[in-house]
Amino acid sequence: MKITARAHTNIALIKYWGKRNEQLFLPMNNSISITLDQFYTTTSVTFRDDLKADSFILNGSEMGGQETDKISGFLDLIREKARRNEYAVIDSINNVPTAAGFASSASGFAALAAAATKAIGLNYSGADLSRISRFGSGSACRSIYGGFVEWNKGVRADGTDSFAEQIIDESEWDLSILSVMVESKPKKVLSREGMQRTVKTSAFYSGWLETIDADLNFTREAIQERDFEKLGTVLEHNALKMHATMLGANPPFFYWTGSTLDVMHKVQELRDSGIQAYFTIDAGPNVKVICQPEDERIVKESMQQIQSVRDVFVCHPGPGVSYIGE
Ligand code: 2P0
Repeated sequence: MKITARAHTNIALIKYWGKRNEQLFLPMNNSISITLDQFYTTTSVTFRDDLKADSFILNGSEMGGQETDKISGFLDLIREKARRNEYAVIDSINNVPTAAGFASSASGFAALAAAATKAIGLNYSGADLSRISRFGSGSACRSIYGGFVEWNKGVRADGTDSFAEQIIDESEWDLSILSVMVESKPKKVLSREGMQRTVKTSAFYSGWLETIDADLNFTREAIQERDFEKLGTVLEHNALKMHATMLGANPPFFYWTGSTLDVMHKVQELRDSGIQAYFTIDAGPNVKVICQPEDERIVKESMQQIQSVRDVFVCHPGPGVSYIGE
């Protein structure tokens, strides 16, 4: 049976940066994210007993060995859980423009997990789905839910208590998330490798871990109180601390360009002029600016005025995973 699922990408307010177990995708700390309405992946999966290997089609093109191996490795886990051995056709459409600076791995693996588990006959939802999505990409486990989401790192060695939960849904607090694209080249340090190097070598990683619980508490409170200034202050601080851990790694690395700094300065200028806007940055040079919907237009225009900014995409909190055609 062919099953189609859709999942949206997410942006972390409190970052996942470092694993305590690489094989099980267990993070060092909890993270909190917003699922985004505009960017998503739609994936169909059909298991068939006449196939000799998995076939992965992305945006209409058959993918080669490297891409397919990653998907097959993830499907092996699902085949093992279902005690089945058929191969699958995976047909995926990414509505996450690479140009928007979002990794498609979160929405991609969340959609794949939802479609594949159902297609193989596993009755997974909620925590089960979040837990298995983690094995594709850690941040995928947050994309199972809409709105504001927390990934609990868990304490068990086997990872059974490491999955995401919703804090509030997408209808409960509207915010504007602007993805500000700057000129850039492909990144030299992939996030998986970057977080590994940071955990192993950074002089500042202990500081990151020592202050994370305070950031998480502050963020949960800000969300419950719908206190935007409180949320913005902590999310910007948390992003800067994550980037500081990279500067303290050996060898050190960083993702910012001059244009990244231009955007950061502009956000601070906006705040000085009384407009509440805050930035966060992931493992790349692009900046996400978060503001309240009433300030969206002026913040967007300010970003477009920066010479090195190529494009600005606007998102709002979006839904969790869903099945299409049911
Ligand atoms: C996050 N990032 O919380 C952080 C902030 C990047 C910076 O999650 O190795 O692609 O597949 O678990 O999920 C990117 O890491 O890494 C990420 P893996 P993933 O959004």
